[in-house]
Amino acid sequence: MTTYSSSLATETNLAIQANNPDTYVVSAVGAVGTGKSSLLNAIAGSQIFATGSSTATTLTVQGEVRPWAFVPGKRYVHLIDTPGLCDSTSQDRHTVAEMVRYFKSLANGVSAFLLVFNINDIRLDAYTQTMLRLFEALLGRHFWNFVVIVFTHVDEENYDDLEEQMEAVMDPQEGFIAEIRRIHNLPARTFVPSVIFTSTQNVRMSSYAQKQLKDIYNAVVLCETRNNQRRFTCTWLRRIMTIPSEEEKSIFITNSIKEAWSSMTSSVCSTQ
Ligand SMILES: Nc1nc2c(ncn2[C@@H]2O[C@H](COP(=O)(O)OP(=O)(O)OP(=O)(O)O)[C@@H](O)[C@H]2O)c(=O)[nH]1
Ligand SMILES: [Mg+2]
Repeated sequence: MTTYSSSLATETNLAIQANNPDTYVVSAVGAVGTGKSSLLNAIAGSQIFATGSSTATTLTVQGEVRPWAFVPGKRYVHLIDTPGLCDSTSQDRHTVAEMVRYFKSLANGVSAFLLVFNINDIRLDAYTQTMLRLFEALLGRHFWNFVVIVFTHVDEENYDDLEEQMEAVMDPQEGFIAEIRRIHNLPARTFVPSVIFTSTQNVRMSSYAQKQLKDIYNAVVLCETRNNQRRFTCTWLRRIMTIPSEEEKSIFITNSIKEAWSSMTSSVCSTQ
């Protein structure tokens, strides 16, 4: 098991690593309660973000820089945890404010979006579909190249079900990945995301979970490798960076979200 000396995690060092272009930037997104915070804690090998079985544990976007645990080398990772970013029925002020915080935190680029699902509930719910549509409208279709799909709750005692579950996800015609392609109009040749099945629990004791966490690391590295070793960025994120004041940034992002949201809802209406 990899251990890190506490000097690697001093506040000064972590602040330096936050601005290091070699630091990976990884954001966990997905429906409420799928295991986003638990997954980021597993990647860091420590309990950073609050987790819980009650609904909506994470209420606000949070970012933390840590050494990436369970992988060789001393790479750092900026972990961005998210609450429910996108309600399928409304765009209330709190939701928009959180999205503004979220997109501000991505302004320096993103190595990968971890799209998190619970293996016991394999479906592309309305919430996640809306969120992905909004991301595509704001970030452009290139963002799909940086999506890594992670299934949590693949615990050791449930391995007997794993083969069947993997088939439900990976089947080329009927599987979950094929469904994402269909719903979001993604060509089979171009949308080939890494798919990871993992448990976020007891990772210090489980060599299986540690292997899956290494696979997540490799999947994140692959996203950057396919992009000439660079994080994802786009014209819209670059534009945010050029805006001098925080307040103006917030107004710009809010307006973009509202515009994207209304073009999405009008296109949904026109297809009905
Ligand atoms: N058994 C098991 N439980 C898990 C796993 N991952 C997450 N959980 C549990 O699922 C519940 C929700 O996990 P969280 O990490 O809080 O989920 P979240 O997506 O961050 O939830 P919100 O912040 O509310 O959106 C917690 O009780 C976790 O302990 C897993 O791999 N196996
Ligand atoms: Mg959470």
